[in-house]
Amino acid sequence: MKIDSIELRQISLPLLSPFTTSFGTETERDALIVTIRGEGREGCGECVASLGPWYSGETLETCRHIMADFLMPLLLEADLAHPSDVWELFAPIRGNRMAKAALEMAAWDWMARLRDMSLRDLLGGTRDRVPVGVSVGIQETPGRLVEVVGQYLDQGYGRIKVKIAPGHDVRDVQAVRAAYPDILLQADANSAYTLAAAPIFEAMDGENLLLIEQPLGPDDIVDHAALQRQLATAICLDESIHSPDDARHALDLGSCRIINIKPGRVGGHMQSMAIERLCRDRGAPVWCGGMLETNIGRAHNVALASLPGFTLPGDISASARYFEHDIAGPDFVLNDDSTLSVPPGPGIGVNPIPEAMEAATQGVETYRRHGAQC
Ligand code: NPQ
Ligand code: MG
Repeated sequence: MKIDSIELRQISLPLLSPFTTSFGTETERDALIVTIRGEGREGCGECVASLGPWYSGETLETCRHIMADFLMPLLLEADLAHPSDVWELFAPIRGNRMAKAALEMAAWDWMARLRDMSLRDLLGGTRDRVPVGVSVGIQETPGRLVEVVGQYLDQGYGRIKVKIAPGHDVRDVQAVRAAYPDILLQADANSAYTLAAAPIFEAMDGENLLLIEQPLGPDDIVDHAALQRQLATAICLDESIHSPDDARHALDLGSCRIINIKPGRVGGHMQSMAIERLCRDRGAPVWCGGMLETNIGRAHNVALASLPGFTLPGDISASARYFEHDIAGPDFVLNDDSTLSVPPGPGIGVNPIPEAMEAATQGVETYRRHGAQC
């Protein structure tokens, strides 16, 4: 199967409410939407990098560069039999997993549509609904945090994740736990601490958290192992896990007991499935993270989260959590059992809304295969 063209579209969408993490406050989401066209069909992916290198070293501009100058020439030359070939095709290029993921995932959507299948079925997903929660940004005060959490619980979310950072940690977690003694609750530090902060995590150890996510450095698995030995609560790694090897090393070292898989971070669906398989074989739960994606990235996450190893609720909230006018539809709506339904396809099961896409567009570039018509 041959690709005729690949479109890169930079978009910007205002968030319904600002989102504060240990690395800053986001008021809008900038992203690159990738569209692959060929054989009479098109498929979409979404690059989860942001304008600055805060969550990861990759940015939208490094991703655009790596895609346009290194990855697309390989993809536009290839005659693909199956989307599982794309990861191997990209092997000569090191790192840059967010750039690779955006293209690889667009290829999965495109090839699922060519076969008139849902992405879920092509990936081998086993569920029709995936359990989800909501990730709540840092608020001004613990009291305000309890209010915001209460609003999400009223909407039907069965699992809450609170963002933490120095000055917004033990008191915040204690306040939420005191107000809601029985909810599934977890905390995400986005690498805001060092091992010297171990007493802070020991102070949270009695709050019955599902997990503590990425407390220490983004590329650290040694100090995380030391911290995990001091805690009863499971550590979950996000930023530190780029690959199946990273996952194996972290589980071998005891750096974590749970892994957050974001296909956009680890290089796409093939790498995500390899991590899911490894963790399933070892009895380590995984869950699907989120990067404030549009409905395109969200649909990819939902399809992936239908695989059997994804036993914990994902950071994949309903569309209404994020934007007023998404660039693709239909919207994802929360079911009353705190799940999202996996679209029946074809492909990811959501499609661009041309007017909304146009309104959000900051710039478009199209790259064509030599010899392709038009
Ligand atoms: C996490 N996501 O699990 C991330 C952090 C995050 C939903 O908590 C722009 C760029 C926006 C990077 C939003 C959630 C982002 C971002 C959130 C990263 O760590
Ligand atoms: Mg995280």
